[in-house]
Amino acid sequence: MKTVFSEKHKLRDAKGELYQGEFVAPFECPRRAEIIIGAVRNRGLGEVLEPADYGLDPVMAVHDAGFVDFLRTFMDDWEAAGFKGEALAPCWPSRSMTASQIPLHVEGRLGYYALSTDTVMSRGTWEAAMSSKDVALTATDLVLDGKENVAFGLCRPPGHHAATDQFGGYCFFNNAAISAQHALDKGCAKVAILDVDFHHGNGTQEIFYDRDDVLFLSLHGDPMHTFPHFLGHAGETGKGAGEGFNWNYPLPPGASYQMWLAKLQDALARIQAYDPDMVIVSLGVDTFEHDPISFFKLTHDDFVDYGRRIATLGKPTVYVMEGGYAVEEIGINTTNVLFGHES
Ligand code: SP5
Ligand code: ZN
Repeated sequence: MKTVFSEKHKLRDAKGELYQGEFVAPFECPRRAEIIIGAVRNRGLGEVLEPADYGLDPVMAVHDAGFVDFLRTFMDDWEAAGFKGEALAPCWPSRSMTASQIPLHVEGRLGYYALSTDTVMSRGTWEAAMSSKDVALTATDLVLDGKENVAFGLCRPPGHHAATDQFGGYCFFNNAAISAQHALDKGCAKVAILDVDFHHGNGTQEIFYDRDDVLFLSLHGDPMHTFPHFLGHAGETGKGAGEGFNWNYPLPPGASYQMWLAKLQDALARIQAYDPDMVIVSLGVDTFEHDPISFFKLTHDDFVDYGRRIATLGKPTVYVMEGGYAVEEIGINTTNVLFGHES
């Protein structure tokens, strides 16, 4: 299996993350991708390719133009205002307020476009996010052009929490959604996105919620107990034309692989029935038993097992990297899925 990877991921290197009342070193750090690419190379998964440059058109196909402009210009605006360091919103359009207008003030704009406080804005973030979507798109084209049946986009920063016009959960551009739309724009009629990251893919759900040309399925920690807290319940099944094309599988704290696998089997049966032209897997390995911010109990071998099961769909498949924070073991867990797929 070919891997697409860019060293530009390193440009996303925030100093801090607000975590349980303290500023800590971010869980979503450059070392994650270094460990994964190291495992890809050491274990001989296959060739590693640089991404092509797709520009902004495929981003604009799923994200709001004002949001994209905000991400591009924010650090300049922040520094022009005389502010220093990294940026976190001090105020949000939360439930008792309505964002009827986009503020002019730089901190107001930040609050408008942010969805969580775990993700600071920093210099280099824009460039890294641009390269991350190029990684996903290049992997998608390897499969779309019929050269490969499966490919791995080693994206960083991740994408599945990024919504039409909001960033957060360590995500800026929704790489999986951008890839799915790209596949549709290149002639696919139907795409399925299977999200196996520990967290609910709230951004991907939001982007495609009223559509029937993208089937979205997510297995995740129950939002009653974990981030993103406000989306990902089982009753969210889509709206309008999208009714019946969104499936959430929330699981409780401590969930075992056996419980997780029962949901995966349901999801795979739904994908099979949908008969998509392509499957995009939002691959987060924060389901691992020793992940520092998550609560599932998957072991190294479980990752091999579910990669094998995803492959039984027999569909052209693109894996795009999402989360996983047990950094020293992220390489083995990620490549286990990919080797499982090929076995
Ligand atoms: C891509 C991805 O995996 N993003 C995840 C973002 C999660 N950020 C919220 C962190 C809050 C964690 N609180 C954990 C409590 C564990 N004791
Ligand atoms: Zn996650």
